[in-house]
Amino acid sequence: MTSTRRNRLIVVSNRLPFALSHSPDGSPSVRPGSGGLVTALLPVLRNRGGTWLGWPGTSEEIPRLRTAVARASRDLGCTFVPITISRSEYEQYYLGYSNESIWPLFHDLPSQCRFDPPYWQAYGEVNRRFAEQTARIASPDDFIWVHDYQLMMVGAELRRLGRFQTLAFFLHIPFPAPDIFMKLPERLTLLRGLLEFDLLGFQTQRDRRNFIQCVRQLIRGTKVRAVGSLHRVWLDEREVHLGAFPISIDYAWFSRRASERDTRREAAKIRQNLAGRHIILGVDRLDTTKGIPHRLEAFHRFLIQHPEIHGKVNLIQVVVPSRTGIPTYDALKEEIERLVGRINGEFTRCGWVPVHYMFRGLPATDLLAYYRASHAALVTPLKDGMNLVAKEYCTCNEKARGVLILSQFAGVSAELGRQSLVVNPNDVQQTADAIWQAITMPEDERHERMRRMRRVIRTHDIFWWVDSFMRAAIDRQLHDFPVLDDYIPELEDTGNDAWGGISPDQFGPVPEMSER
Ligand code: GDG
Repeated sequence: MTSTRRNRLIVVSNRLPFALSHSPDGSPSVRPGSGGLVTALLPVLRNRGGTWLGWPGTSEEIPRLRTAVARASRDLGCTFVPITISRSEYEQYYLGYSNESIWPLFHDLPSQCRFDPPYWQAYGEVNRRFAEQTARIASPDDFIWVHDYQLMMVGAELRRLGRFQTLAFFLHIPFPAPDIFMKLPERLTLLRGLLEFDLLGFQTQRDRRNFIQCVRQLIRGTKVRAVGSLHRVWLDEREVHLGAFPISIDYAWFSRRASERDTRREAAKIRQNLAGRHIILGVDRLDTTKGIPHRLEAFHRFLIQHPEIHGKVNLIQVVVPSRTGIPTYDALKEEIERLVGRINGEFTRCGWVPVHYMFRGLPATDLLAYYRASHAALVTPLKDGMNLVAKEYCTCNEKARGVLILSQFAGVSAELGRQSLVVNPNDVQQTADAIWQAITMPEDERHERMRRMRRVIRTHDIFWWVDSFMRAAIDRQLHDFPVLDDYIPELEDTGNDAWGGISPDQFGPVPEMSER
């Protein structure tokens, strides 16, 4: 093993941090798919021998796929390894097991689950392929960090292949309580699979507690003890560490971008167009877990109960398209649009339309301008691993006068719950009351609450998150991965095909689209 290959970080996630597709001339083109995770991990990977394995975002055979990925590797200074997924695997492993079985179950929506044996089989096969590709490139000193619910069996598959190095896993979505988890036909295999990792990271203490309870109920003879900030589980001579690591955002980037001239100009335009109104913002991916209909019901009730506020308040609801073509999601979209139509039909009058509804993803500047311009944000999912929109809203609220209305079932409420207005999203009246409380809250109180929330996010940003996870996993931090002066990413093909290329600057902390 050469010295340049020692102690690398190997990230394994369902998606590579960019998507490949055909440009009109047939050559592969790259769209950077960003997000805080990429922003935080790229510095650890870049020029330090790091490697990222994942699906490039298309199941089509792209001519010269490997060349395009090799170029992205060279431009970004780390090795990307594409893992191909066939159309039918995409349907069974991704749309099926990951998104029709695990996603709704882990979000406490068991009635929306479909458990289908071929789904589980495809999930196992794709996880095995991810593990085989990882084993092919990993050396024994490398630290392997697997992400999220699509890849929970990768640790078990790596052990089966004889890999005994440190393996860590982070779950971005919630982990359900035992009575929900027990509904999963493959519960024991999955739980045992997860326990093959050395460190399991969860978003909150609640998720970790749920996991421990499931282990206690399903696997007899397990010993669990809290040691410092981690819990240790002993089973079959193995010791597994469990921790809560609330994910965060690049605070410095968001606060800087929110105060740049173009964002301020856009925010001023929004305020001007809605002069004299309270602006309340909702930003969500189209998903049944986000509680958008409940929120619209609450806004409807609020308008009924407060006629004095008519003409002086607007709800701006952005819904980012996701999983289009899936019947549950199409039905959700119809329900949202029916509710928006009902509210606007009932209350609109000359010069005032209460709900401004957008069904599309916004460019980053517009999103930040809405964060900056809004007097309150409604972040009311029925269940959410963390919810980064809440953290982004507070960070962009430079003047610290906004109010955050937050679901008690969002992971972020563990950190920001004390300073926000916490609601049970199923309690329509409570949410309606919180809207009233937000718009009537004295300025001093709003300022104090927001200042405190911003401080929490500033001191616990995405870099803090990566550091604390890596300290727990391998007792190392971000800057412990030295830059390798002579590092050259492993290029599989350096042909001269023309393509757009990609630069590190294209990776902003705001995801272009948040497909899950
Ligand atoms: C999973 C877990 C956990 C949204 N609208 C636009 C846009 N966005 C960006 C936001 C934010 C991201 O999408 C959404 O992040 P969330 O955290 O809310 O949600 P998920 O995608 O479901 O993520 C979640 C997360 O993993 C991280 O661990 O917090 O609980 O479900 O960053 O900025 N970006 C742009 N335009 C939009 O209109 N550009």
